Amino acid sequence: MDQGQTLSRFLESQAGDPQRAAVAAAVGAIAAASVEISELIGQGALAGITGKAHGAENADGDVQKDLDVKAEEIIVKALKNVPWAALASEESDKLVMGDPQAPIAIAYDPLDGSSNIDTNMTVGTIFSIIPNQPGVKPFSAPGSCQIAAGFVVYGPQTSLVLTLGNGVDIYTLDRKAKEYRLIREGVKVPADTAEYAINASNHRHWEQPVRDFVDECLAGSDGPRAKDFNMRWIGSLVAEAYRILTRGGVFLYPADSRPGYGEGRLRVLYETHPMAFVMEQAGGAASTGRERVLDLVAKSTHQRSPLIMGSREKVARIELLHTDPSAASRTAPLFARRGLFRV
Ligand code: AFP
Repeated sequence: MDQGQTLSRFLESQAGDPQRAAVAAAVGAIAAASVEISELIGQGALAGITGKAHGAENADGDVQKDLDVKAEEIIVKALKNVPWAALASEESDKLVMGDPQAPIAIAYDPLDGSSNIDTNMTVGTIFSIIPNQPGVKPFSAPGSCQIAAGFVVYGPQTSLVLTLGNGVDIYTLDRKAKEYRLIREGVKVPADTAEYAINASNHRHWEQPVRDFVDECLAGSDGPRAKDFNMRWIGSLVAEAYRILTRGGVFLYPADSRPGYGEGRLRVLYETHPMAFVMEQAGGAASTGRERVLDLVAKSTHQRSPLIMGSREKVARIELLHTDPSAASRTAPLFARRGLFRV
């Protein structure tokens, strides 16, 4: 594909069989909806978007913000003419059933990071597209069955990250033309950078392997990793994922001991599955700490899972700490702070 190629032209080239045509139509519809959502976010209070609570709660108990509801309406309207068998949305308690003979089903988070709206921070839309088999319950397959996934980042630029299973491409919205244009093709997660993202205020609630990983990073060049690390936490999954696609690193939203966080905070169908598909397609990795996220099967529409994603080497280190606690530097006195040896 040539730089600057439009997303709509790329999607036209992907039509092929009925399932690929349905995928192209769904991605095109979500992209069109995101242009309208981006406009609303850019206008903020001038368009009546305040990030204030809408009063209701979604299925997972999150207070719905005004833009959550508006984004949901825009996306549902945009998908009207797309042949889907079922929709799973963060903003809808139950699955919305469509044409059981349709070739695809779609899971999406219309507005991820909505607690950032009133602070003018980056938010996003996340989507996952799976094949539909008439007679088989939608969304009952592992994440590895996805045929497309991606997310829109409403940041300084509005950019759309997309994988159809053959690598990851990034498009940026040309606001004048209201078209997405290709800016990066075949994106690869940089193999090893010294950056990690986690909400450190939950340290006392984490399992030991997560504490071990973060403590190794905090020990920096004085510790067993023998190098200094940098930390980020934006509170917006799409922004963290976009940064990792740009400069590597690792993001962790692990399970923790708080009530309701036994499987972390992020939802499988429309957050951890699509993010895992994108990361693996970009040469990165995505794990719960104990298993590959793409091997997970969601037991319910809003089931959660831990998410540890990013540079393959970092995810592997965290998985090792989960499977072999003796790998932790704290268990090896010689590698303790001011130890005699360093790795
Ligand atoms: P909201 O959509 O409620 O703002 O949640 C955003 C999110 O699901 C994800 O985008 C962030 O990475 C994560 O929550 C932040 O969670 P904490 O507020 O617990 O740090």
